[in-house]
Amino acid sequence: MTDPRTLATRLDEAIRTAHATTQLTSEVPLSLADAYAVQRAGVDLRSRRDDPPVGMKLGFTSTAKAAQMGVFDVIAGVLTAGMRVADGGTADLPLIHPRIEPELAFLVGDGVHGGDLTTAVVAVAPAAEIIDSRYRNFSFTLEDVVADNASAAAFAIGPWQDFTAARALDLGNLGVVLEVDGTVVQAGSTAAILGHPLRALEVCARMVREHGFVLPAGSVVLAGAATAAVPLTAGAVVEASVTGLGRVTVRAAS
Ligand code: OOG
Ligand code: MG
Repeated sequence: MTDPRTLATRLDEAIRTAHATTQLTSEVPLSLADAYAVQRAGVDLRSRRDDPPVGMKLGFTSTAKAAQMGVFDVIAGVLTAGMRVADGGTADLPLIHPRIEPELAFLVGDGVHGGDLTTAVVAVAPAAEIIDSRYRNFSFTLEDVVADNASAAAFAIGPWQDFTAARALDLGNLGVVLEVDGTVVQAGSTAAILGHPLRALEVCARMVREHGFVLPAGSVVLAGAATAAVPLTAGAVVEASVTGLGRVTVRAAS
């Protein structure tokens, strides 16, 4: 295949210039393993400019998202330090064609050995993810979106809740609401995430084994959107809330 670094550099250029590029697979064949190699090369580029990994994200863990994008396999990407926006903070624009979606975040403590990640999780929080495909028309194949780091662009996390206490809430069926400028634009349930969001942790453990993801203590895991994503327009104030867990707010720069 083409050197993964060459393809990663093209996607990185799209990020830095906020200009969409054509799908890689329209020009070169990519296996899923090749696509994860391109993703890793892209994460390396970010690390080399002081933007190191801080966790991982899953994509297409809900049928709402899979149906919206026409991709029906769960994928993973890497979250980096520069993607984090403080709760109540402002997300840097311009992005190419950003969208926002409500998520659940887990905080990993010590002791992940590729096995049962659930035992290593110490906290859970409502989260909002901003995705921004580097491909024209936000359209891609499974391999393209994996190479493009699962469209990861930015994320914000609400107040962390102790994981043991939060489990008393039944994380498997909590209401999830996304509001833009005070209007509800999406509503769903944490059940949309693989039937139960704790299954996302099982998928992460598999991604660690199969694709070399790492989750040192302190890592954040985004379990995947509970609803479809909505366009993020300049100046919007977005709130994602999860019943019993609280809310997180992000503003889009105007
Ligand atoms: C890919 C990322 C999907 C999710 O939560 O399902 C994702 C995309 O939709 O562009 O982050
Ligand atoms: Mg997401």
